[in-house]
Amino acid sequence: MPVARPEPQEPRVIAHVDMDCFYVQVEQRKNPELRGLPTAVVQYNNWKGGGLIAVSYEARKFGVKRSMRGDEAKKVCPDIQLVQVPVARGKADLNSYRSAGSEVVAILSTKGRCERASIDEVYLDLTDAAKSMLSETPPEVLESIPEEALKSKVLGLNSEDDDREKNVREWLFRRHADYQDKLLACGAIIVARLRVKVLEETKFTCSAGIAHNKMLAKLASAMHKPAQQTVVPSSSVMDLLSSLPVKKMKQLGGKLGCSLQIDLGVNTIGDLLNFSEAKLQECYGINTGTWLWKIARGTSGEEVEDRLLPKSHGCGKTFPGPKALKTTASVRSWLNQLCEELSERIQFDLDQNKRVAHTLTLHTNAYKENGVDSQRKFPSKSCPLRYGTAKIQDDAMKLFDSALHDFLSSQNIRWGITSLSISASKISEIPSGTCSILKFFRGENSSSMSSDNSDVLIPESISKSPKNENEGCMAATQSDNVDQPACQEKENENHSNQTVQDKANPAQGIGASQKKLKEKEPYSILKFFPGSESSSTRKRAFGDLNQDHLERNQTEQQEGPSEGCDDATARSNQTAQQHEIWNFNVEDVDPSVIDELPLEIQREVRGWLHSATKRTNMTKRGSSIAHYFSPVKKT
Ligand code: DCP
Repeated sequence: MPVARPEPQEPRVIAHVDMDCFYVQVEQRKNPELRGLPTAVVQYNNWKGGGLIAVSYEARKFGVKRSMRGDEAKKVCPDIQLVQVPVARGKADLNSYRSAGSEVVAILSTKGRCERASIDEVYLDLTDAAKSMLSETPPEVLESIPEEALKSKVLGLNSEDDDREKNVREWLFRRHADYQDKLLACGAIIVARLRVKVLEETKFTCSAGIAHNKMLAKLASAMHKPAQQTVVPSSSVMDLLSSLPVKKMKQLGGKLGCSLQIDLGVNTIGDLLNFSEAKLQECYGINTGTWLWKIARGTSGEEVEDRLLPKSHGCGKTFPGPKALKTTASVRSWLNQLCEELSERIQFDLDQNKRVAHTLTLHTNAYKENGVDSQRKFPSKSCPLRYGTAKIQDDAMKLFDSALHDFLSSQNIRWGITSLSISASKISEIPSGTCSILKFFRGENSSSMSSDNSDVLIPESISKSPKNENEGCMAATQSDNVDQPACQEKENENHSNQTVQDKANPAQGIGASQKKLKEKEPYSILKFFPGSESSSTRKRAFGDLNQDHLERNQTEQQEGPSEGCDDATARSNQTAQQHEIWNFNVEDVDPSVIDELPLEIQREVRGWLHSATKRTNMTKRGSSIAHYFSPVKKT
């Protein structure tokens, strides 16, 4: 359910940029002969010419729509060029579209906070850029205004007559406009420049909406397509919303929108004005009620998030009609392929962006034969994500088995799977420096470590908690052509799934590792060591280690027994000697390496180094940090 966010006090300038018929443009760039021709991109399956997923504006003039099959499109537009989506592992391969989207994001993100909302759309917070422009080079002093800015559609401005461009120019230059409109005018110019740059550098056209909040910017970007931009001054907001069908509003396309229509007779956003905030809260709860009350007035406090990368990764495959999967073996085979792709993508994300996904979720659509219990849904299941293709495949299959068990509820009956989708979510960044320092722990590079030692590499406690997980699931599912949004029921499912995994893999399973990862202790470098689970262990380990290096040096220097040396310390020394990875003086520790560590760990290491240096100076002996990089001793 949508939730109202507090309104910022200052006016903002927000843009929503949406690529035009995106997959078609990507294919036209690959094959420029297609430019200007009616073109559509089709799903690879051959049933009735495949399903259209993107349609060029030339083809739309003939009535070609995304919902059509290729054969149908040919009937209404015989010259249409149908391009197959690239295929890998028996399913659509969207990599070329994803990286084309990233090219665009790289350009758009140069002017302000940028949120990648899906494979081909972006929100920008241009408030600061617009303010700077207004104070330094307001529109009226600019030598030239970009053509694209003059072609803007400004809502509420007479756009019918021949003087449209002149009117827009006047609107952009108005000296007596209020501050909010002046900022919007600057925003319009900034966006026009960005769109020109996108076209020059990527050959893609895009459309944009420029307004004071995300909701209005999103509505506006779709109003004049392709390759145009629409500006929403505050004075035009109520007009825009009064006749807007509720279903057109983001977050009202589903059940909530239906309820508004059926239960309250609200068909347009304007109709919402007939209800008090209290009434809306009574019907939909405090948060959603307030959100509805606010959107009816065109206000929305939702922030543009600083996020250039997707919030989740997902890949799916549908098996319509006779293609439904009916055996566990066939499900396993497809799941293996989907997991292989997912594993590659999260590994790439880890290597390139130092981001870690924490949750693996399986969504499935299924039916029981003879229509038995047809209302019962195949439950979605999640579990903590372990890196490495084989582990992901194993876990996905366990999720499937468990969900199938719930779905069948002891009925001995045939079933069919009509779609499978696997996603990796709850993605967070590894604090900078963690990857590089981890190299030293095992003498391996970060990517190979991450595949094999995910439980050690990715403790949850060192990762930033992810923001608002649910958004962005759409991006992953939509772009992968999976019917069911990846975010559905995820929260509810998490607990039960964990139990499933615990049962399925009790000793070294996900549940066990998750327990270890869920420690709520402050960051500690010892978390990287197997066996360093409790604060008492940690304390003892540090005490011992400090003793260890002294003891060891003393032993090495043959200066008699040291104080505080016990059996455990001796064993640890032995282990350290057996695993001699590092061995050098405290003074040799490069401070820049420590600077790379998370702050909490920096403090801990500096504390240790400080006392080690002190003791070293006292004893005038070399020191070793080898103990830190050898397996923690077993007491
Ligand atoms: N897409 C898809 N399956 C869908 C919807 C979209 O695979 N059901 C893909 C193809 C689109 C891309 O996502 O090119 C972006 O989707 P949009 O909804 O933004 O539509 P387009 O960019 O194709 O056209 P428009 O110019 O109307 O935005």
